Amino acid sequence: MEKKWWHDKVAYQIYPKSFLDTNGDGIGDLRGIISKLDYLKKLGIDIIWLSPIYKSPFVDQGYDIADYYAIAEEFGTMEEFDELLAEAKKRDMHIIMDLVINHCSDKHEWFQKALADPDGAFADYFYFRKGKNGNPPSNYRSYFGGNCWEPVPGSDKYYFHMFAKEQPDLNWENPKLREEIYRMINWWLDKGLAGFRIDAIINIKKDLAFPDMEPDGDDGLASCWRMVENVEGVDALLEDLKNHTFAKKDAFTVGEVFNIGVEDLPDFIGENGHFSTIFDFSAHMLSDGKHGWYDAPPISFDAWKKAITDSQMRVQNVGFEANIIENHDEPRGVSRFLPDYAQNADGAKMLGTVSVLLRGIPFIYQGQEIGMQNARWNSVDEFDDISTKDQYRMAREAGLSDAEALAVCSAMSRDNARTPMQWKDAPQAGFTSGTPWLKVNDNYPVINVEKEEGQPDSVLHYYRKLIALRKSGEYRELFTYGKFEPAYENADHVMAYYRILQGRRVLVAANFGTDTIELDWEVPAKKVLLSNKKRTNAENKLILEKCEVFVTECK
Ligand code: TEU
Ligand code: CA
Repeated sequence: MEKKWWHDKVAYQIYPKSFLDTNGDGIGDLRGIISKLDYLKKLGIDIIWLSPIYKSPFVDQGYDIADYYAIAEEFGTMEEFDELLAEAKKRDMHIIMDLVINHCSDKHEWFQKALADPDGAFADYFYFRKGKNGNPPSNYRSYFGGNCWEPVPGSDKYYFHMFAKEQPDLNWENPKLREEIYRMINWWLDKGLAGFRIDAIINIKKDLAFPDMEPDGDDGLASCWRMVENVEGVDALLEDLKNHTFAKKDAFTVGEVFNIGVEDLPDFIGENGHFSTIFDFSAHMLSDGKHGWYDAPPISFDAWKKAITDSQMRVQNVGFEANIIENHDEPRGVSRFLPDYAQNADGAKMLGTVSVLLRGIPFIYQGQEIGMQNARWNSVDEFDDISTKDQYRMAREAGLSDAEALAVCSAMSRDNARTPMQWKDAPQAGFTSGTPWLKVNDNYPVINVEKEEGQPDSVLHYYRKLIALRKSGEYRELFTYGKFEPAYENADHVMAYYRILQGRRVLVAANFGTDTIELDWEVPAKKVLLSNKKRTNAENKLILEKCEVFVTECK
C-alpha cells in the first residue's frame, strides 16, 4: 500500500460557534480557535476540521452557505482565517474545512437570481420543476421534515431541497455549476488548506425523473434518502469532483457517507477512491429509528461491539475509515454508548481508548477529550437545532406526551454536542463573558479543562497519553498499519482487539460490565502500555475490573 501523509494523523473537530468566544457576543470565533492551538497541539492533534465558518444565515448552523468565499462575520474576518492557517502551519498542524456542496443557502446569490427568473440560467443551478396536478413534483420528505418541494413564489414551479427549505439543492448535472464549485474548492486549497470534510455528499446524485415512492409515514411522504439510495451514477460525479480539485493537491478528504454497500468501499476509499477516507457511522446507525428519534432503538453492548468489529474487518483490506464516537450531529458518546454506571471518567477513558486505537483515522470531537456529556434539557424551548424541533414535533404527532417527547429529544438532540466547550469553573464555563448562544451544560464545575489540567488522572491527561501512545516512535506504525483482529470474542461485557504488525501484537481490552473479569490469556502479555486503573504489570491472567481498560504488548 502506498503511504499517504495523512495515514498516521489524529484529527479534531471544532464546532466554531461553541468553541471559545473572545469578544463577548456569546458566539465562538476564529480568535478563540487561534488562542487554543497550543492546547490542541499538546493534546497531540495534527488535523483540525472546522465545521462551516462561511457567511450564512445559520438556519442550519452554517450548513446553509450564502457566500462560499466569505467568512461569517460572527466568526471573524478572512485576515483572521489566514492567520489561523499560518499559526497552524507553524505548529505543523493542518486545517480542513467543511465543504457543503449538495446545497447552499436560499440567500446565496445564485438562488436569489434563480427566484428572480425561474426560467433563466440560474434556475438550472438548482432543481426547478413544475408540479403534478396541483401537487408537488414528488412525495419526498426532507431530512428536517415536510415536503422536499417548495413552491417558487410567482411561478408554477417548485424547487427541491433535501434539508431545510432554506437549503436548496444544487444541480450537479449542470456543468456550469460544477465548474463554479471546483473553482471555489481550488481557491481554498490554494490558500493552504489541507483538505475538506465533505458534507452529505452522496446526495448530489438525484433520480431526475423524481418518481413518487411508497409512503413510509402517515404524512403520505417517503424519506428522500431512499431516492438517493436507488439511483446510480454518483461515482462519475465524485470522480469528476476529485480529478478537478483534491487529486491535484494531494488533499485529505473525509466524506460524510452513509449507507454504502461493502462492494462499493473500494470505489470510495480504495487506493484510488473518491475520498481519502469516510466516517464510520456503523455504531451510530444502530439508533436509527424507523420513523425518527421517538422510535430509536436502544443500543446494546453486544450490538455496538459487533458493529465496530464488523466494520473494522470489512474496511481493513480496502483502506482507512475515520473513527468517531461523536460529532456535531450526534449525542455525546459517553452518554450514548456507556451504561449508567460507566458514565464517568473511567468510562470516558475506556470508550476513548477503544475508539482511538482502532485501525483508521481517529477524529476527536471538541470536549470529548475532557469527557463531556449530554446536557439536561428542561423544555423544548431550550433547543436551537432545526432537526431537534422537527423531531419533537414528530414525536408529539405520534402521540408522545410533552415529557416523553422531551426525553426522546434530550437523548438524541444534536444540541447535546453543541453546548459550549467547558474551559473552566467560571461563569458560562469560561466560554464567553456574555450570554452564550446555547446554554452551557450544568456539569461544567466538575467537567472542565482547567480543573482537569490540575488532576493528573483526569480524562484530559489520559487522552494526551492515549494519543501520544498511538503516535509514539515505537508504536506509530503498528497503530497506523497494523491489522485489526478481534480478541476474547466470547467473553461477555468485554470489548477487546489486537493490532498486529510484522509479528508484533498489542492488545486493547476493556470491561464494560459491573463485575471483575478473569480470563486465561489468549496470548500472554508482556508489558502494559496504558491503563485507566494504574495497572503497570501484566498478571498471570487477564484481569479487568469494572470500567477498566488497558493496552498491553503481547509476547
Ligand atoms: O448531515 C447530513 C445528515 O444526513 C444529517 O442531517 C442527519 O440526518 C441529521 O443530523 C440527523 O439529525 C450533514 C451535517 O453534518 C449536518 O449538520 C447538516 O445539518 C446537514 O448535513 C445539512 O447540511
Ligand atoms: Ca465571538
